[in-house]
Amino acid sequence: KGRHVVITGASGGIGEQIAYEAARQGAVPVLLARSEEKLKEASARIEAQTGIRAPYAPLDVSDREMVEAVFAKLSAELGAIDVLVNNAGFGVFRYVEDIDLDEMERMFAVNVFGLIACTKAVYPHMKERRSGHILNIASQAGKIATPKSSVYSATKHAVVGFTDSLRLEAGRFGIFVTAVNPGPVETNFFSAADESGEYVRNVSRWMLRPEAVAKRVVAAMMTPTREVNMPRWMDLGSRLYRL
Ligand code: NJP
Repeated sequence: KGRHVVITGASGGIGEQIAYEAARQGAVPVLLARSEEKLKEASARIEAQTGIRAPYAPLDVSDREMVEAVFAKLSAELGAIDVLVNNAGFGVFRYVEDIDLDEMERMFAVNVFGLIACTKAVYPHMKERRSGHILNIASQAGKIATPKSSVYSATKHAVVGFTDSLRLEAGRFGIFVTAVNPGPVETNFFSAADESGEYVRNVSRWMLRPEAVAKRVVAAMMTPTREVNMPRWMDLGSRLYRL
């Protein structure tokens, strides 16, 4: 109760639902994402539904200077960041021969390097206080292979690797580290990820609701767990697309 839970990518989708669910449990969610307009709307929705004021600030996690500045300001204003949820991320699903290398770099810049930069921005403070919890939204794509998701999947395998290694280091300082691995979730994610709509058609019946993911994430904040796994399909492999 009253804990400061900072969430990246909280202007919509899974991140907004995590913020809402955290507020419902009495925490103070702090919303970060690029679009100030969407953040303002999400914050107003949370406040109207829960009565809890949800501060927000614009942040592009791939902008290192901005990450440092925003987290320094938040630490000064809030006193302590108790929980960080590294949720900002996106995917573009393509066959390898169609991968655009700039798009590939952008996916790593946001999903991996942005997540590491945000982690480094809170870690020294958590270490000093000898408490804290970092939850990284990875994916089932960080555990199994599906076609057309090679780069996205590589970013999420990187997140899982970083998270597992960080957990071993952070335990010495009383900091919990959790990897969250959902299957496909019904959000705007697929408007960028799945141009053809084929993936969504194939997995629509296994799709999770972002509310369900958020509930599991917030439960993991209250009873720290190493991993939250929400697989919704057996390894469909190439059956996801007509290969
Ligand atoms: O996606 P979406 P999800 N800096 O598009 C923000 C993972 N995941 O909620 O910046 C800061 O609805 C963006 O806001 P804005 C997935 O990989 C998903 O599904 O204003 N923020 C928005 O708030 C990702 O890591 C599925 O445009 C940035 C949010 O991120 C996480 O879940 C399955 C940003 C994206 O909301 C949330 O995705 C799975 C940046 N550079 C894992 N770029 C799934 N949906 O199926 C974007 O296993 N954002």
